[in-house]
Amino acid sequence: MEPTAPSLDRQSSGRKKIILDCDPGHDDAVALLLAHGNPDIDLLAVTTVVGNQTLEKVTRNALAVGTIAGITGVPFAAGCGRPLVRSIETAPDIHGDSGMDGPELPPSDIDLDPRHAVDLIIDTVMAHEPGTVTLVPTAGLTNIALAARKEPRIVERVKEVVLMGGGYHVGNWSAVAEFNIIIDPEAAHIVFNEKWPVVMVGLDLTHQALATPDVVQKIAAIGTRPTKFVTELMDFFAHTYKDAQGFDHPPVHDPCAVAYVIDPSIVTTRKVPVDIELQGTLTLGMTVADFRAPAPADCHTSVAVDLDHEKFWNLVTDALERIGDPLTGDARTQYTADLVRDASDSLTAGGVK
Ligand SMILES: [Ca+2]
Repeated sequence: MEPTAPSLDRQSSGRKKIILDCDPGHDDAVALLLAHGNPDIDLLAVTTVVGNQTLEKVTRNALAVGTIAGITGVPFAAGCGRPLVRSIETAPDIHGDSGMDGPELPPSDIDLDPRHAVDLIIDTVMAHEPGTVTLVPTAGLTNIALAARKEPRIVERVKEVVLMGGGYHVGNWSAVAEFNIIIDPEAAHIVFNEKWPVVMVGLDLTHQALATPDVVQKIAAIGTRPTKFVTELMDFFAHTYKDAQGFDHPPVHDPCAVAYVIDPSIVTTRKVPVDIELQGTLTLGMTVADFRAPAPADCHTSVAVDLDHEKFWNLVTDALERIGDPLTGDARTQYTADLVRDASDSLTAGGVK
């Protein structure tokens, strides 16, 4: 890395403490890399939940991303393997059979925390000063709902819940419902109705976070193992989003929630009441936002409206530059050898579209 390149400087005080609850997932992977690489984020824990794929697969994927990025000292814990009430619904059409198809996944030498994710979330929130920990769920809300039920004191203690999910004018898993909400609407109902501040970073916002060719080229040009991994993820994601949902470029949802925590000026929000539809025959899992003004004085929910596309992607590329080229250690040796052998071929022969 050049001497002038940004680095992973962990000295600064006042970093924003987050717990990332995820289901990697192509965009979850980018969210995790952004959280790890940004110097203003203090990543306290990574927890997983069934969603894009089974709990076993998304947990394996989270550990793989942690391995590639060289994450150490951050506990990873597996959580709920099924929604509160509903049957398991996964998204292989978008994320493939592994949940993170595209790149070769390395074996991981990160040991899972023995605690259930719900307990790790509770322990972490209770161990920090009130009002200092932000929950960033980028998956179904099963773990977060159960944590609020098991230890209600976390609701007052959490600074805010900044979640990727929902949408106030569009759905993606039904006409009006988004995947993370509809796969466990009862859990979403709990999370939106607890009185902690909730920022809904929904499809209205994340459909502005498109991985356009210039964005992917910029990431590829960094030329590290983690960026090769990201470009391979984006290549797969672009194809499935084109085939399954007709997008010219894939929306990279989950890092938008992390970006909002890093720099709220990147995302315009509006305070409106939001509730979750549990009864509708056509509208199950809809995030019903009430835009009648003025919002009630006790309104604790807001929705993300507009994204600064350039600032957002600059944050992501900056984080990737800071991560640099880790992936060291014995468990990573074979993967590293494969990557080095394949790197230039893949990048120049259509790995980046
Ligand atoms: Ca996700």
